[in-house]
Amino acid sequence: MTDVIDKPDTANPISTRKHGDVLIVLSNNPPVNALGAAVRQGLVAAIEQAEADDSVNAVVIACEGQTFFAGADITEFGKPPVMPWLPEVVDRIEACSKPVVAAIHGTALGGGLEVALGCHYRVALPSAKLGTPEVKLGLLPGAGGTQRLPRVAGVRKALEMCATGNPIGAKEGFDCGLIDRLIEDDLIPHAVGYAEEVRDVRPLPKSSERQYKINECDPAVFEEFRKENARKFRGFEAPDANIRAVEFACKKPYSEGVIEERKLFMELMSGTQSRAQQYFFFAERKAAKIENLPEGTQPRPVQKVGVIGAGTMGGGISMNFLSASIPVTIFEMNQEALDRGTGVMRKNYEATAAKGRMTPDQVEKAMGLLTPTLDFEALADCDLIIEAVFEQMDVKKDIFTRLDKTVKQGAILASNTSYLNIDEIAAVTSRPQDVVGMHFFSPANVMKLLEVVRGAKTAPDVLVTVMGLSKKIRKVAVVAGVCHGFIGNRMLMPRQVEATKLLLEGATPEQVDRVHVEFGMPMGPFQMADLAGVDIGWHRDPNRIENIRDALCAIDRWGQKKGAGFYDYDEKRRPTPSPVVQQIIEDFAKKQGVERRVITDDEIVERTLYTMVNEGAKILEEGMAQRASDTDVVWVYGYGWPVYRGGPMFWADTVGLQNIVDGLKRQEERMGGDFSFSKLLLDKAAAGEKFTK
Ligand code: 3H9
Repeated sequence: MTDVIDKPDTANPISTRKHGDVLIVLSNNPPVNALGAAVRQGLVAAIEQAEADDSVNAVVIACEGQTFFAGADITEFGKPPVMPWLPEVVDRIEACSKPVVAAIHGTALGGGLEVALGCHYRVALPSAKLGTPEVKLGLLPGAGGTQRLPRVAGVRKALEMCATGNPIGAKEGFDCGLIDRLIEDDLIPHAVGYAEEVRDVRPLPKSSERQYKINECDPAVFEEFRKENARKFRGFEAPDANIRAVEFACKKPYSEGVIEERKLFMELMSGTQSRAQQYFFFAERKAAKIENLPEGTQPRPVQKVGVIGAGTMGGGISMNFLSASIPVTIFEMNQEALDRGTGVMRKNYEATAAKGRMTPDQVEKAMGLLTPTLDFEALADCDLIIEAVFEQMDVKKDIFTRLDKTVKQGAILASNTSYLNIDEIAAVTSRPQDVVGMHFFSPANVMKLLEVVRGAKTAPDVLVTVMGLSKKIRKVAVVAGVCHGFIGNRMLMPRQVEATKLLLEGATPEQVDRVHVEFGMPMGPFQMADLAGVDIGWHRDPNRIENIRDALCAIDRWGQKKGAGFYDYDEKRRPTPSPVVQQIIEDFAKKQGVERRVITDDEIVERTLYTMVNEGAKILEEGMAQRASDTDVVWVYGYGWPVYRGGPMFWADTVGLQNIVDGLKRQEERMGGDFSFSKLLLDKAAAGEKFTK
């Protein structure tokens, strides 16, 4: 293709070149072609150029680099607006008197998809993804997307895309009418060819003017959709605003629908939830950045992974690597355990395939990369070995001693411990620089969080390797220092301690759990204990009863798996309050001389959530987390803290740190010796500062 380049201006992210009578408008705004002010201005100028040039009969809008426009530039949010606004840009494209074709590769997301919807035609590579993820930022598509998308893709599809934020593939986009043609390769030349084919078609198809998919919409679809997703959307403001905006598209003319969309967009934009969710978007990306590393630290190659232990954790950990096409050798002590573990892995994969999220071939491919073994020596040539056995220091030390003797030099030796001291484990080897913690969360093949524990001697390239690898296996990794429970479990501890004391003082498990669920957590501390197993960490002596947990375990109330724990469970695992547990709590209170009283919900918040913030502050002041936002990432991805509250530290900032301190002071006496103030929290509160930016 020989093109005439009109405007090779590198300072401007938008350049144009002509191929015959087609004007190719190219964006080059790395890393993701976000629609910042210069891009918006460039796009409008390019359309004006096409209008003014009689030799131009059609336009193709495309992007260089890894992706089509991935949306509005989020870094501009909250700053004074720079014209033109994205809605005006999209309108200008649609109003062009010459056909405009969007050529999509990578991801057309948010404002990027809205630009594509402003174009008269859309062609895409089959690998492209299309989506409106604004809801994940607590927003809605605010450049006409909620009005154009249902007109083009259909109401149900638009509802799903806008309210869940999940992207669809180009093929699905083609099937629903969002994409006009799939292009196998050489996107831009083929898009130009397509533009040449349609250059004389009039009237131009404008998304805002399409009506039939709206007209045929069943009005009941909105309520049905709300009901279907009520659980998923609980607590969030943005999904319902998205649904309402799409509803406007069906009930009002386009010109009124966009006004309603704008109103809803501005409401969301000024709310705390969208601030929290935008904060979290950047927090997640910041977590990947490691501080104090020598410049140019290169990762070690990891082509083969070893996993020790084929239990629930070992199996789940292995699946992460297999799914990323990295071969795994899994070691167990006996054949039965090995077979059981690999059997569970296969079953999990097959269940995923049954849901249509994997093909049978992919299942076989993943399992084909697995080498089960009873021979410890088989781990010798692995580049990374992750130990996932009992949480017992002696056992771990024994394994690391063996690893040190067995595996090749340069291999990374990782422990999946959730509490134990990595430095102590590393000290039994002759290569502590190669030892690191990789704390996966259960179920390890599902949960996104990975705490990477940096020991005192962990080498920088080990850290870089593990952080890089975590992205490959689709985890969000956070660096933690060596302390009991690292970031997540350490912050969990004061919550558990206070929640249990509150039971003795007069609260019920139902009340404590309700307060947490109403706050937005998926479950409260006692529901969580029942799910995980009340017996975890129990001393196994039914005659030694020192606390409520011992008492429950002694009578076989080990949680959901036994049909009884803090709650009674029916055969469908539905919980009901237990009079037996209530009696145990009251007996304990009497024995310990605790006077029972009415506990308010506010007290529960102060003693279980404010204490977590205090512990988070201690973690920060001790340097066990790199930044406050990392602790937020841990809590959102590891424990289901509602992302619309940003994480414990962001939430504390919204409450006001002085209010947190005041609340803790109110409770200080009741919390007794279990509690001490974080100096950082006190200092920041006194200075009127925040944890997060
Ligand atoms: C919107 O469009 C509103 C409109 O409807 C209405 C307006 C009126 N802006 O994720 P990565 C940065 S709302 C600014 O690691 P990947 C990101 O911070 C927007 N920056 O790459 C990171 O920076 P750094 C709707 C952005 O390959 C770097 O790019 N769109 C934006 O794993 C690389 O990002 C979205 O919500 C942005 N929009 O994934 C899409 N996006 O290197 C958001 C990314 O300094 N983006 N950055 O850490 C994504 O989902 C992913 O970035 C994407 C690439 C899938 C595109």
